[in-house]
Amino acid sequence: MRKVTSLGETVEPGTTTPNAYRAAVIGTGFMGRVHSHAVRAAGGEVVGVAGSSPAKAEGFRLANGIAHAHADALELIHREDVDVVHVCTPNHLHAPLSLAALAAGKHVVCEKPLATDADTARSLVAAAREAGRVAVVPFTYRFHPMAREARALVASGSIGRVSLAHGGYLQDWLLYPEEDNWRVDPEIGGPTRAFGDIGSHWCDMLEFVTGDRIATVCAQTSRVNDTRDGRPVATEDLVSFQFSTAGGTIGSAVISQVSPGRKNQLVLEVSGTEGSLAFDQERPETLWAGSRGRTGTITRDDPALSADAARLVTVPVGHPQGYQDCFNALVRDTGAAIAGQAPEGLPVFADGLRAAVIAEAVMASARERRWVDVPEVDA
Ligand code: 4PW
Repeated sequence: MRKVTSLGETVEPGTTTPNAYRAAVIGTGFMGRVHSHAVRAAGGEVVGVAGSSPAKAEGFRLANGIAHAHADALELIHREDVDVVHVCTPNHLHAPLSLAALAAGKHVVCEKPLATDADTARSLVAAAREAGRVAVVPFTYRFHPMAREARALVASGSIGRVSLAHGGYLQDWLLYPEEDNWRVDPEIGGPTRAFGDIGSHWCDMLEFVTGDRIATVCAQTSRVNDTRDGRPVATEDLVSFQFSTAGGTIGSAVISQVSPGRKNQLVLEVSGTEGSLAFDQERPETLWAGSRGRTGTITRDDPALSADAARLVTVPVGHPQGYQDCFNALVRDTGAAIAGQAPEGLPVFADGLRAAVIAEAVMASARERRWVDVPEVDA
């Protein structure tokens, strides 16, 4: 029998969290906060924090009630009471810190992009395999129940053979030339900015939901602001690309960090021979579903949700579930993987490598003005 509360919560979740999840968080920005909350929500403990300066680490420690602040990230990584290292730093530090954590025998949750080039990402996959540690990259939008529902519906064949996929990921936080960020600098953020930062999420969602692989791309990039804060800019604001998949789907997507009014709109629509599905990250509790005979929405509280979608419903029926909840679920599943379980859909370093390989193909296509094949990830 399924035990429920008056609010309809399932009392026994499908995935359990192990008792010990003792985390180090490196990085004191927005993502460091999200990861810290998620560790606690999953029943773990943030043992210590390190940042780009001792003052930032101490400020974060105080604001978030963490026991230890470290001036040196390596010192934090090597603490005996740390099981998992969460790397939430600017991109150029993802690889060296993840490698140091794996070498120290720790599990790793490393923010995306896993590395700023595919070869380095490949070496991280190998290092995680050799270390035998759980190594996760937070493609967090996979943890929306309705993204799982879309995936389950595609896998069940209920929309038929997928033939078309399209959408985009639009933001506006870098709209104006006086707006700057470390992500804009290729030395720190890597050679691709808009695509690496958010286009990678869209491609991950496409491949995750359809179970298919992007095989070839034709892309163009553009820049709205050639200078930021008075300095020349080398990374792209906009990407538009077409693709075809190994399974024969064709499609296109637009990626932007300069679309006025769009805050974080990740939209993915897939059409099959029998039906279509559309997911919008800004309205994550419904999934649009259409066929010739009817159109409508599936809601998160639908009692007929697939098992994998239902296990990710973590707030009471009728109450909104959002971005932080996704992160909490991702860390809960990371803990389950550390405990030896195999939670469905956990994004691992191989998925980070996949994102890096796609990003390189997209950038090569834009640079060389031609279709470029996306090599399979050998991981
Ligand atoms: O991973 C992405 C980030 O780098 C996020 O999900 C949203 O866009 C929020 O910040 C950026």
